[in-house]
Amino acid sequence: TVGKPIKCKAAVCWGAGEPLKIEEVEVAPPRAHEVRIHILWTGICHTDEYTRSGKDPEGLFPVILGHEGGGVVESVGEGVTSVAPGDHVIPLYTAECRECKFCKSGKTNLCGKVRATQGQGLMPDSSSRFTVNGQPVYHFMGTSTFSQYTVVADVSVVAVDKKAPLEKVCLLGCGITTAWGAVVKQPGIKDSTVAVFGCGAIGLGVIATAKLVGASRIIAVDTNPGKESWASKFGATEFVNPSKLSEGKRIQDHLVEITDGGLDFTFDCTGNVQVMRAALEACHKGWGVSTVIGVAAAGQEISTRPFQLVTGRTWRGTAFGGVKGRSEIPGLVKDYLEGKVKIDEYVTHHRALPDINKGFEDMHAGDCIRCVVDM
Ligand code: NAD
Ligand code: AHE
Ligand code: ZN
Repeated sequence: TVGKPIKCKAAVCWGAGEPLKIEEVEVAPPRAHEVRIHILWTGICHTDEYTRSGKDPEGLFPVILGHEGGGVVESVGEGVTSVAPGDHVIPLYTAECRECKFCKSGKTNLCGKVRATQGQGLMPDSSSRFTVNGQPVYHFMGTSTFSQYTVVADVSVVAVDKKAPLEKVCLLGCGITTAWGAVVKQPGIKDSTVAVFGCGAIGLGVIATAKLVGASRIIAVDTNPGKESWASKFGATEFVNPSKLSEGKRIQDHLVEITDGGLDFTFDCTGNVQVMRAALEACHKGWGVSTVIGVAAAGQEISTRPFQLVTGRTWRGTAFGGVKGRSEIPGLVKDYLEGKVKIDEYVTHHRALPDINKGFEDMHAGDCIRCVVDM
């Protein structure tokens, strides 16, 4: 049986820098190895704003953004065995096919199966399932959760326990999982010192997870003084505001001073390349490891004196926290249900789909950790 197209509402971004527009979109039925999902909730991540703004070198328009969603499987295409209609699911922007060179390596979560077409805003057969008045609209990150119905590859979706509220666990689609993985997959954080640059959802998640694994000292760094109480609520032991240091004092020099030579581990959760440099240079000589999580705009590059690396600091990065979504998200959902992983605490704002642009404004206001959109 061949499925029928569905007409529904979606937030479409027609061009770089433009606000999203609510449109009636037609969503084609899922083809072989594809899944059509009724999206009920979605978070707004800073990366959606990054692509909307035109800073993403991979950005394509018109597009349906969104990659932090939760929904229910409406129908599946031929050959889909991993999920079925009625399943509660989270779309995955980092697929997990378990067959490609990357998946089989055991060294990375960066599955190669659908990444090329995903970056072209298309499904694996190089076409789009979205049209507005007959005009094709691009997919985004293989997820496009700002649509009431979306189509994803079967390797890009995971079923989760129906006991978990989708309104909350949708946030495992990006921010919280990224932060969790960035810490738990980095050996040695127990009993070590950590500095976290940027206290948005990602930074707070890194702080919470560093506390969970037993870091001895967790220094939160943010230029927004309002983030101090947030950082402490999530487990930071100290807070430093770089803009309040005495004139000319660099944040990395201050941190090296107050930690007897630097941190064991630092994390950039800002996307600012100057901050990435500071995070690397705040690491302890001989062993400090700095992880880049933030996403920088097109044309931006990182730099430091190579001597920083020669003398034993390591610069690394992570996408989706190194997490394999299909294998690991069900466990994170269980941890949430058992109270081991926070999610509710990140949700500061709610919006309905027609007000989704206000959700983007919330993000800029500085007092928003995560806005969840009721689709
Ligand atoms: P956010 O905007 O909510 O948080 C960023 C925080 O950094 C804010 O609190 C801000 O005040 C602070 N900040 C800004 N400039 C600073 C500076 N110079 N020094 C210290 N703090 C500063 O964003 P978010 O949603 O938490 O995302 C953080 C970054 O992580 C973004 O770049 C996002 O695109 C990226 N991200 C990456 C991945 C990944 O897989 N690698 C996943 C999710 C998000
Ligand atoms: N398209 C951008 C890079 C964007 C980027 O780094 N995305 C992260 C996820 S951010 C989620 O909020 C990621 O997972 N990247 C790995 C990948 O395969 O995209 C650019 O600079 O081209
Ligand atoms: Zn994200």
